Amino acid sequence: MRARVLSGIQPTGSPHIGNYLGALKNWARIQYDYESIYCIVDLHAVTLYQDPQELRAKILELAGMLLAIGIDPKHSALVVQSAVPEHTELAWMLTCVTPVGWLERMTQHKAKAEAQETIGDGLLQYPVLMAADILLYQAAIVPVGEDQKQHLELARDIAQRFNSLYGETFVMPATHLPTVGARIMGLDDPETKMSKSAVGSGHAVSLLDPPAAIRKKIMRSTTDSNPAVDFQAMGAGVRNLLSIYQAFTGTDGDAMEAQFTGMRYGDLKKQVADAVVASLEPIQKRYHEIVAEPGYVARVLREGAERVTPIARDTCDKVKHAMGLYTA
Ligand code: AQP
Repeated sequence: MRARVLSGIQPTGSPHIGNYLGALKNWARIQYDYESIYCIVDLHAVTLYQDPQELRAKILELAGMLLAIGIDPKHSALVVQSAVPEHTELAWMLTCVTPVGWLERMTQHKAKAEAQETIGDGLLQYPVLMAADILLYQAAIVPVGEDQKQHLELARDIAQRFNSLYGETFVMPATHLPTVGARIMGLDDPETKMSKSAVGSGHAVSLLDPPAAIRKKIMRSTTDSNPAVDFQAMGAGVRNLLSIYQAFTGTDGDAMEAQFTGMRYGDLKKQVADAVVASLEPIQKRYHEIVAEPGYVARVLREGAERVTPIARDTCDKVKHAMGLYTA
């Protein structure tokens, strides 16, 4: 049996080039090497308030985008998390073996809580639900961006604790990070990671941004006071632009230095913008074809849920049995 891959993305805002380079590109690339399950994690999205109508639309839009970036539904299961109730069933069982102190140490929860007046308990439980997503399918590989590394470590800790309390039940998942692009930073502020929910029109390049908007955002991106690219002394903004270029084009490190050393920032930005526009153009074209086909995306999601439900049910039953819970 081939090892299983699982990863997820929240239907919050529009997916951006950080999501793409950090995770989605890898999803499409490795899908044929494994049995792959990719999840639109709507239950994670509602850990912060979402407008219901907008959320419903975003789920379908994101599914269309995942198909457009190359997720092949004949091979990979594309699933909406809330369509498989076993995610929440397992999350509860894992919640009961997770020390609160482990959750309080998670940095993403702290950062997201800072911006809220009050927070729901779901925000604290977010990484337990993520552990459930992964362990439910006994996934061996989890391709994510660097910001999710801490959550992955927690998922392993939870699996280990469960296994030691109740006997070997879960496969131990490994984190799979891209070599370039694991952490793309905001164009307006290269000290913070590019994020879907960040405010500011110059922050992120959305995968559906028209070419003119992409060029405008990149040309206005924050750099530093140096006159030109210097690989020995570059600020975070220039490093971020070079990472974006390298991740989109696959240029190796030596070639990057040869191409960009001494280049003025205006010219660097132009080359980055050209690379991003050229890479996103075919994705955008496919996206518009996919969403124009009535019922297609909904069918893919229905079939995905049907395909993974027996795996999810099997794990939940094993976990219930291991814990001594009632099974009919
Ligand atoms: N800036 C980034 N650089 C590289 N990878 C990134 N990812 C997110 N931002 C970057 C990776 O994208 C995948 C899906 O992310 P997510 O939607 O589950 O949640 P997130 O990590 O919280 O992403 P956002 O864009 O910041 O969303 P919001 O604003 O809604 O919280 C993950 O694998 C993530 O690592």
